[in-house]
Amino acid sequence: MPPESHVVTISRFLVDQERRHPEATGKFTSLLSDIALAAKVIGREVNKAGLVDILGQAGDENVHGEDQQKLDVFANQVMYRALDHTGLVACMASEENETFLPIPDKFEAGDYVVIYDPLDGSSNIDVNVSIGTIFSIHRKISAGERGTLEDCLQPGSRQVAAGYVLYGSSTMLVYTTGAGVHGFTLDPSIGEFLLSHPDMRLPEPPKKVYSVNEAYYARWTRGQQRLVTHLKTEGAFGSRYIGSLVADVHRTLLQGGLFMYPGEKGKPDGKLRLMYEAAPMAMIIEQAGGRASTGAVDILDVEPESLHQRVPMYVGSRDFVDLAERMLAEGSEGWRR
Ligand code: P6P
Repeated sequence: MPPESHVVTISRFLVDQERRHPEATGKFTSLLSDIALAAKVIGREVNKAGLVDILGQAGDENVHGEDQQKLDVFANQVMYRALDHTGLVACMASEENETFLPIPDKFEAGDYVVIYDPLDGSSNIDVNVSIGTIFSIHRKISAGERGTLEDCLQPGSRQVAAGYVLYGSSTMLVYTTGAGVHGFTLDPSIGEFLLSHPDMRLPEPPKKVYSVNEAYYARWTRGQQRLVTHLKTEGAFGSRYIGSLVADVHRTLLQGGLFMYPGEKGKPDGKLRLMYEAAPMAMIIEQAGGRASTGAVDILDVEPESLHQRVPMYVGSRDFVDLAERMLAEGSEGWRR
């Protein structure tokens, strides 16, 4: 180990960060530690997913003889149960649940609201493509003691924290509280997330890579078609598209570039969800020096109208997002709300 490096666990890092805020109560530190625990439990099952067939599970049973749950259902339960009893959370919301999730009456409610996609891209599990958990944290704003839907429908600009867990060649947890973006890599031999990427920033100059599913070209607006054609011709951009949001955004965070999930004719809002995909990723990318736009306005400024509303995403290096907005505007068919 080089002399200047230190082994810093996420718990140690959180406590050190807390010390910089005299008003901190330690509750937020506990909340992020609980999310990190959930990530370890989910990662353990995700990494075993490929073994189910090899181990010849009978019917729908897993290695423990339990009913084999779909991994995203399992991840959803792990996230909720990691937080519901802590007294830190007023309510939650999940991609997997139609309505917001109150805290059981038997538990004390707290000040935070956690909104999450427990396992984004789970359709990629069968082909062993990296998938992820995405979380967004707000403060409760409603008057009552326990959280309500109102507490969940806050704009991304009011997030107190955002992060994701990437279950890939290694399991990484990346988060921001508005003071930079920090990445931790799980050392499975000791079960600890270790600080591996302090103060992550999109690189300058950025890698000229665009990331979009070009199969939808015919459904795009003229502005979107012109943008991608420009990038791959005069722009001389390369192309990378994994089809797993956390993996595509993580690569963009590390290398720079432009990730796009555009709207299309008849579906101007695209596919990705504002509350637990676009907004948390937008906070992370902007905290790392990039930009996050709907193609017309900053994602963090979008006022939510419903829990599962969709929004187009153009996130990555500032100049590339600026270019996208300009070309979409020229097409005058950019996203409008
Ligand atoms: P498409 C995965 O299913 C997901 O929800 C995101 O993780 C990913 O960015 C997107 O959908 C991929 O969608 O239409 O390109 O397959």
